[in-house]
Amino acid sequence: MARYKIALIGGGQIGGNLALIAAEKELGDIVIFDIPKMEGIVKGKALDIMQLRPHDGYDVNINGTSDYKDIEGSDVIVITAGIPRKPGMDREDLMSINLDIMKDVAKNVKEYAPDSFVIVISNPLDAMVYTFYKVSGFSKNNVVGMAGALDSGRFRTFIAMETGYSVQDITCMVLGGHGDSMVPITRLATVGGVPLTDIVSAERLTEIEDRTRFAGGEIVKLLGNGSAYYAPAQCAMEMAESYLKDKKRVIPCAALCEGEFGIDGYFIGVPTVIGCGGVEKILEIKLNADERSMLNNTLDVVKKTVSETCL
Ligand code: A3D
Repeated sequence: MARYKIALIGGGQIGGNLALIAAEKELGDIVIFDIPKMEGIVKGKALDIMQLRPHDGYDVNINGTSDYKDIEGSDVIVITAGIPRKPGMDREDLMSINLDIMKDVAKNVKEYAPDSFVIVISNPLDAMVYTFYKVSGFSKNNVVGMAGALDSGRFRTFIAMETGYSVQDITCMVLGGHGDSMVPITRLATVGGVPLTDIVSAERLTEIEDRTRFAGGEIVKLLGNGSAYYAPAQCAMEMAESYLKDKKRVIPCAALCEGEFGIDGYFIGVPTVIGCGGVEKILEIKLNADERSMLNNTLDVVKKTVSETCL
């Protein structure tokens, strides 16, 4: 069987790490695409990762390009094209710049890789994934936004830091929009099956939920120039891997809801099953009154951001 082909649209901080992780997982041949003025940089990154192969032993090819023709026939596309947040900017501030970029990317992906599974990472995430979907005309199964995986991973990290228990045994999900209105479903979080609410005090849990909501901003502030890139890349590659290997992992992702959770016509973070059919299913859970009210609130935020795309 021929190798899969993975195209990364945007070869910046996340793009470079996506290439490295995809290569290390031996998911397929990799193309890193960026605008012409970045061509040297993506070619350099590609060559650098190629030269890591003898040490890690993975047999995939990595190329950098600024020619969309090179993404032709890709199985998976991961989009990070755009600008990241700078201190003082919220995700919505990025809207006007990244909207034009996403429209251009969507047209080209439609032309050169019409059957691909597309994972959007560019912010503001909920609006960018919606824009890609609308402009490309792709099926809803083939378009998904990476956010909930990262937000849930951040929540798990903070719980592990709090309890000292293995992060591997901590399960939880964070739903809703990718912004400060996200909804950690703490009630259902467990540590090795033991309810988290039996282990950590309600007061501390509230603080941890808040830290999770602002975790992206915490990193933006620390870095001083740009946003998180290691964990976002890993999360997107887990989603790509689940698609390519038909793993059917259940991952919180921004998927198009058509009635699920009472939401219609919006991409928002919900538990999704990712397999060879792309987003194969959204798993619904019964929310309590508080969670429902938080989900309604985050949906309002998503609707407002999406309305700014004027699509
Ligand atoms: P950065 O290192 O600036 O990389 C973005 C790349 O996009 C740059 O190399 C640009 O040259 C390139 N680019 C710009 N315009 C185009 C275009 N028209 N076509 C192709 N490439 C283009 O940013 P980054 O990698 O740190 O972040 C990328 C995006 O991800 C930003 O929008 C971030 O806000 C977003 N992000 C999202 C999350 C989520 O959890 C959703 C987390 C972290 C970052």
